[in-house]
Amino acid sequence: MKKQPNLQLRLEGLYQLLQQHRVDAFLVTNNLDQYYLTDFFFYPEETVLLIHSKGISCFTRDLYVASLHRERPDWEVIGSINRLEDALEKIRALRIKRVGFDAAKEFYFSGKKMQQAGLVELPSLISQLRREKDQDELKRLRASNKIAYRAYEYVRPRIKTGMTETQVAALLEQFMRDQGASGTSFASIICFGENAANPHHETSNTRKLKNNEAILMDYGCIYQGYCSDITRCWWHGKNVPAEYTAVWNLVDKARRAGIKALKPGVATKDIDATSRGIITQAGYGEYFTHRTGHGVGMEIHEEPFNSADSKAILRVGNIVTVEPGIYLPGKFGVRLEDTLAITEKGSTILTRK
Ligand SMILES: [Mn+2]
Repeated sequence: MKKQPNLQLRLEGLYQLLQQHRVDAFLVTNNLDQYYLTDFFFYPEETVLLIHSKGISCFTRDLYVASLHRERPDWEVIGSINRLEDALEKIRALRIKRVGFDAAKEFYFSGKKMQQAGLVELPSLISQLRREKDQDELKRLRASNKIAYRAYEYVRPRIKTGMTETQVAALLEQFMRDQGASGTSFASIICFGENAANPHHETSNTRKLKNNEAILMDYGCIYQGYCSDITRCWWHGKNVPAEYTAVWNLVDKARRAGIKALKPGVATKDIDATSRGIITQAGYGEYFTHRTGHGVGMEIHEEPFNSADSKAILRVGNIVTVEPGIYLPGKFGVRLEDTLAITEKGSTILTRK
C-alpha cells in the first residue's frame, strides 16, 4: 500500500515562494507538478489546479470527479471541458488579484490566454521545489533504483548467445514490473557489439548476441512515480580484448572520480570536468560525446545537469547520475552509470542492492 507523502510540507514550500513573488494564487497545469503537490496522477493536459488561500480548486475531466470527491474531500472539484477558461472564470469570481503561472511550461496558446487574463509569468517555482527531494521522494527513488539494480543482477546470468536485444529488454522489464514498477523510465537501451558505440541505439528485435562481444544495458523503471537510471557494460565471452578492458577501466575510473567529487556546494560543471578530465587525459576525450550526468526525479532528465554549460550548484536532496562513456565507432562502447543522492557528507549510491 502506498503511503501518502507529506503534501502539507510541499504546499507550504510553494506558498513561501508565492509570497516571495508577491502573488496570491498559482495555476498549476503541468501534470507532474500536480502529482508532486497532490500525489494524484493526472495525464497531461487533463487538469488545471488553482492553488489559492482558501485551498485547491480542481478543474478536471468528468471521469475523475467521483474518485476525487472521495479521496480529496477538502478540494473543490469541477468537472469541466474548457478547464483553463473555467479556471480563469473562477479567478475572476473569487476576485483574486495576482495569480501566477509557470510560463516555461505552457504551450504558446494557453500561455497567451493566461497572460491576456492578467496572470503573472513566474519562473518554474515547482521545479525549484522538485530539485531537492524530501524524505518521501528519497524513499521512492531509493526503491526505484534498487529495483533497477536488482534487475541487472537477475538478468546478467540469464543472457545467452543467440538472444536478441529486445529479449534482454523484456527480461529486465518483466523483472522490474514483478517488483512493483509501473513501467520503464525510458525505452530500455540494450546494445550488442558495435551497437554499443552508438549512445542513441534503438534496441533491435533482430540483432542476436554473438559470443565474444560487448554488451551495454541502459534502462530504468518508474516506481510510485519516480524514475531510476542505470547503465552496465561487460564483455560477453572469454576472449576479452585488452582494449575493451582498458576502456572499461578508464570509464570506471572517470565514474568513481565523478562520484567522489559529488557534495553540496560543488558546481555541477565541475563534476563533468572531473570525469571528462580523466578520459581526456588518457586520449579518449573525443569519444566521450555527452554530458556526465543529469538530475532524476519524476522525470528521467531534470535539473540539475552535470554538464559544462550548467550553472547549478549541488545541494542536499539533489538526485543526479554520473555516467561517463567512451564510444569507439564500429567497435564497441562503454558507459557506466549510477544514480546518486546528494547528502550532507557527499553522496550515496542508489543503484545498488
Ligand atoms: Mn542517464
